[in-house]
Amino acid sequence: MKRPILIHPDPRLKKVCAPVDDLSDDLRALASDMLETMYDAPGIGLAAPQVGVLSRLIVLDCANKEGEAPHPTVMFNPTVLSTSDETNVYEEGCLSIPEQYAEVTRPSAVEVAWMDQHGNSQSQEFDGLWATCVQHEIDHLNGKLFIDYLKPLKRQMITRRMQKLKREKARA
Ligand code: K1U
Ligand code: ZN
Repeated sequence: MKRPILIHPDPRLKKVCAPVDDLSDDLRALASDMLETMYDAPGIGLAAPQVGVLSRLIVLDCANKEGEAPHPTVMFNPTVLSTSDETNVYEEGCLSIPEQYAEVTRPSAVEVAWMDQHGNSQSQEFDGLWATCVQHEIDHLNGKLFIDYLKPLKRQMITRRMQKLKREKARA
């Protein structure tokens, strides 16, 4: 089932999310709904607070090269174990901040540990778009948006655009 995506500004997008203790059927269903919502958007990642659930759950699939098989990935309680000194600049977007893009500098590689949808512990090093995306999604779990990396004036400009978009949507 597709779920509506919250649009910035929304207080739920600024909250630190709670760890997941036990994997329930409800949480597995939420992960499945989030993947459906992400693919439909379309996007390459989605965090639970973006659908209004303040739990530490993200989904991602950055296998977007032509001919590459899909690689849906579900992470409960993702934790960054280490980051590279080398950084990378990527023009990021966000499904909660539609049609706004800006360059963000992040470590170019990260090692992440998480629990998968079967309850198994996993860890892996990510680079390229996967590294950018997993850091963007973990930021969501800590109430941080990519615009928080921008200069205040640019951030305000984007926030005002989103307020206008929300007013227009409410009137329609
Ligand atoms: O968290 C989100 O809002 C999803 C976001 C993830 C992301 C994008 C770019 C850099 C870091 C993280 C998106 O998926 S925005 C949409 C997008 O980037 C995209 C959509 C279709 C094809 C390819 C990319
Ligand atoms: Zn986002």
